[in-house]
Amino acid sequence: MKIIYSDKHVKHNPPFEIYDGVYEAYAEKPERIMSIFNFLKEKRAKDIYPPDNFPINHILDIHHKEYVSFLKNRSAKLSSKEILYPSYFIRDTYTPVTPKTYEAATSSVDVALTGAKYVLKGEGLVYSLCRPPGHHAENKTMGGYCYFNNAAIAANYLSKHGKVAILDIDFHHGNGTQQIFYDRNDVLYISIHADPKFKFPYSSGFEDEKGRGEGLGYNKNYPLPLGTTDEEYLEILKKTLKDIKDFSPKFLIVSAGFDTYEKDPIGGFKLTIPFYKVIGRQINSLELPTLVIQEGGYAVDALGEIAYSFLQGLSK
Ligand code: OKP
Ligand code: ZN
Repeated sequence: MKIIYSDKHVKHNPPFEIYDGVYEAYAEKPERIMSIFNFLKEKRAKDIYPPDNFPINHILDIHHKEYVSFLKNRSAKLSSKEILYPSYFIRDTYTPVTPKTYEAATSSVDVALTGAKYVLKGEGLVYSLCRPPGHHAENKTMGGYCYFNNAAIAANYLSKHGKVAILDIDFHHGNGTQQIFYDRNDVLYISIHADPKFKFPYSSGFEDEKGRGEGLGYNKNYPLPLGTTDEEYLEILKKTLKDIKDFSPKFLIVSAGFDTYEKDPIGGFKLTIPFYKVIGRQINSLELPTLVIQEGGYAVDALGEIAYSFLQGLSK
């Protein structure tokens, strides 16, 4: 197993997000990934690798050209302390552009693509420590702390070599990944998340969103009530594994958010730390080459332990 990490994410560090007009501390902070990285450095230092630099065309395969240049040029134009809460190419007030946002977002994509590269080379399990996260980024929209859709870009890259299933276990629905693959039948998107009637992103993640055209049947949402426990979650997880088996993909990507944890400050499920090992073991039973992409998870002090528990279950 390999772990991919770059410290470039640190420079993307917005001071606040705006919720109902109120300025709050930014939950998607560098300490999240530092917590995981420091924990894994203790346990598995020899498995940690830096990312390669991939050409921009991988991002352009997924994101609209004008969207990518907007992010690049606006990041570059900002003075060192300036922050932009954009008025277009954006779905909410959680996703500001800072001087280093473009650099951090492209580096996060490199971390994901490097993981995909190792999977292609025959590595059975790779964990890409992406930050900023990606699953809310649509082809031309940033949102929910996400700028480029790391998992979608990696999935598209792998899809040139065989069918890809994406299992999204972040607490929030991955509206971006869903939108990007909604018309495709070579990439299956399955998500288990909080019912969007109550939680972000509100506008998608419902059960009746099943894909369109050729993609019909290749998008599956499992919205769950707030307060979902380990046991209840396991039952649904097993259903998603059956969906994945029926699809018989060549590769599996897991959009791994740890905001399903019982003490997550913005989540609302009740999953316990040892249960992430169970999730890992279940996913491992698929026996597929697996790329884990980091998404959310905001209980900073617990993230290292959660990630390690998950990896223990996933390790062959
Ligand atoms: C990103 B990912 C808290 C509101 C938070 C934004 C949620 C973004 C989640 N004041 N709303 O899926 O973990
Ligand atoms: Zn989330």
